[in-house]
Amino acid sequence: MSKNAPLIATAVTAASAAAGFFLLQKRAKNLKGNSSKKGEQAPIKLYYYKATGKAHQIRLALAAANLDFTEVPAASFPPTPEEKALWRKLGGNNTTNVPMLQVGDKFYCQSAAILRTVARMGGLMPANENDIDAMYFTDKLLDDAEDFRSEAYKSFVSWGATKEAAENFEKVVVPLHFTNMERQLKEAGSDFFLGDTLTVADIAIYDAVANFATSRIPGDALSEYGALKAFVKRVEANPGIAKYLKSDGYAGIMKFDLASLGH
Ligand SMILES: N[C@@H](CCC(=O)N[C@@H](CS)C(=O)NCC(=O)O)C(=O)O
Repeated sequence: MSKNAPLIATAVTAASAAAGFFLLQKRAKNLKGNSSKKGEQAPIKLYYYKATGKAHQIRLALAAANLDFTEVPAASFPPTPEEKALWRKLGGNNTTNVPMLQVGDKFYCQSAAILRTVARMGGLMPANENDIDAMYFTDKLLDDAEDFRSEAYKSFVSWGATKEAAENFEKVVVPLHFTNMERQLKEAGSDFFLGDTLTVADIAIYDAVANFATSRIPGDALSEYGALKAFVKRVEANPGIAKYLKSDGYAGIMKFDLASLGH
């Protein structure tokens, strides 16, 4: 091997980090450049119910990235046939369309894809998108959060789940997943899962923990998970997220509460 190999490897890593950074900048600028006035953010609209659900991690990502958005809430749950027809016309899918994000005149569907899109637009991906391990860990955590949400959706007594399913979620599923999240956070050894800066992975895990578990369980469901508990506070202290959590927009949204688990 050439004795310059480590030097070349360092130079290549630095170049790809710089390229990733400029790509993000360009994307953020594109988002801002979609509107008629130069430098202004293109209007962003979120189509969903007035509820946390599958849209909430998208709201949090928009808030953390300081991207203003307005909501186009459904009038009811389930939606009216007219609303469904409108979503289908805008999103184009005969399957599901909401959560759906409109940026300028472009429509984005599928919550996980929208979340990643917002993260790329708002600089919430790991700094170097060419870092294979950082991107793997990001995707892995997004999948961990989604696995947990899928389990949580089976436990809503308000939507017909049995008492046993609710108990199983609280006593078995939550400890299983919280232990796994806690382990990975401790192994990361940093304030957030991918270093000391908030990324999309933190938002996904935070949303899963706070909106699908702790808000539904009496007492302190995080008392045995010290790292995760401190992490939740850190995410809530992010300036964009803190501002959003104090907003009227957030206050007006239905959250999953104790009754959803039959308490
Ligand atoms: N995989 C989709 C599932 C979307 C989904 O199930 N949306 C529910 C609300 S959480 C719905 O009511 N969809 C009705 C529709 O889009 O017409 C995603 O994550 O976005």
